[in-house]
Amino acid sequence: MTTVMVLGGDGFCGWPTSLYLSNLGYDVVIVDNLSRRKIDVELEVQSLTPICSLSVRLAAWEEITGKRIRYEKLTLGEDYYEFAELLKEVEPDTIVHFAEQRAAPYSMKSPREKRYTIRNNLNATHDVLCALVDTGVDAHLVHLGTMGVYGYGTAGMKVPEGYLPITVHTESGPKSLEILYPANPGSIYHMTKTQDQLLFFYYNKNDQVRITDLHQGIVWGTQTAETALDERLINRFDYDGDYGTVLNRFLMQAVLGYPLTVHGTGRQTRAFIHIRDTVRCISLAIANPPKRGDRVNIFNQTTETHRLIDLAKMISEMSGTPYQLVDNPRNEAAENDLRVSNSRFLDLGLEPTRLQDALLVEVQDVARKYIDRCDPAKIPCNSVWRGAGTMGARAWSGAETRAAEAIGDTAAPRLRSVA
Ligand code: USQ
Repeated sequence: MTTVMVLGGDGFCGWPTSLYLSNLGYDVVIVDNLSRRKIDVELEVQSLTPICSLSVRLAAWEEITGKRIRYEKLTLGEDYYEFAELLKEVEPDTIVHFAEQRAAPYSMKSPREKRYTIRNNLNATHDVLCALVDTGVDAHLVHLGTMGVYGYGTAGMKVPEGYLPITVHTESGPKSLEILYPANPGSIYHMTKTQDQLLFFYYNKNDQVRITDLHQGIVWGTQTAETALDERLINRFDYDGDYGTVLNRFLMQAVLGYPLTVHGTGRQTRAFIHIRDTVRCISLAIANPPKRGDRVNIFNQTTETHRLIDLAKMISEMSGTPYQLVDNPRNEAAENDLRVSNSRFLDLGLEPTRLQDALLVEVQDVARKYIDRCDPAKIPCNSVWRGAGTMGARAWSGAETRAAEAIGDTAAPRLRSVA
């Protein structure tokens, strides 16, 4: 049986992917440290949908399908030797890597979250690559990246799938090359994904690690065929100002009658994909691995682009809930055009879930059903990209000082005296 290790298999994309792959007949091993659940506790918020503990989820899956998914609790980027041992024991054919802090607003909250996001994401990615080389396990690494590595504007052409063809002028005449599309991150979180690209480039060049990097758009929707089988398998739905992504937030706000929170002008254009298509894309990437020696394989994992204001108007008309233009907490272009090449997945057979077809289902089956679990106080996005320095915004706490000292951060006492 083909074995797939899913790093971050308890999260919003990781959980439905694990079930989808298990259902397809893959032997799935989840590695997760449950950090996403801990962040819920820290932010005093919960998924709109009532998600069960991972052990209940896994027992329910086995009870319903007869398929067993193994789970190992490890922190990628910290528990290096345990992870390398596990890799040697399991010898997966594929590793799917979701084990990163994925919210841009959370990554911009304060130095604490910025530093956590950098530490967690970069060390996790590097440890996986390093362990693959260290153990000699020849697994294909499939990584969930983001459309945000490109920024969201172009010189007018479609954003290519990872590589930009360019012409340089040499002494012997023009020469054609393909280079990684220039990185243009808009948050600390997005920056970690651009750094991941360089780690992939290096390990692919130096050690011939086989890698696929998926540049995914904003995911919307909640359920896949597998997570909908039983309420104990339900996927998470984030609506809060840090983790809720824009379309799911609008859908939930529409049901609540809370004016839809459009940031700035709303003329920002973004790329979208339904969670059902995410899991299909991952399985297509697994089934089509690069050969040893091939360069990093890059797909744009997205199916539609929309202006936020158009989405807000569409949902507003559908629901009768008005939209509001709120001050944009982010530092992003007030408007942009975005056209994206995504033919690689379409050529492999992806049939996209269209927004028009699935929006109402999402409202009926998820948002309306669980709206009583929503805490409206958690809706506003309080994470600001610019403005008062953190030291001006809040005092350097004793707990942070102790945490900083524990990791040998010598700047901490100086900062404390400024406060
Ligand atoms: N926005 C609003 N109103 C809201 C929330 C967001 O107008 O209530 C706006 C934002 O200002 C931004 C856009 O909607 O212009 C997208 O924000 P988002 O929170 O939906 O998405 P983002 O922060 O870009 O991050 C999400 C995922 C991330 C993934 C990324 C794909 O959290 O993991 O990598 O989407 S992409 O955006 O294509 O880079």
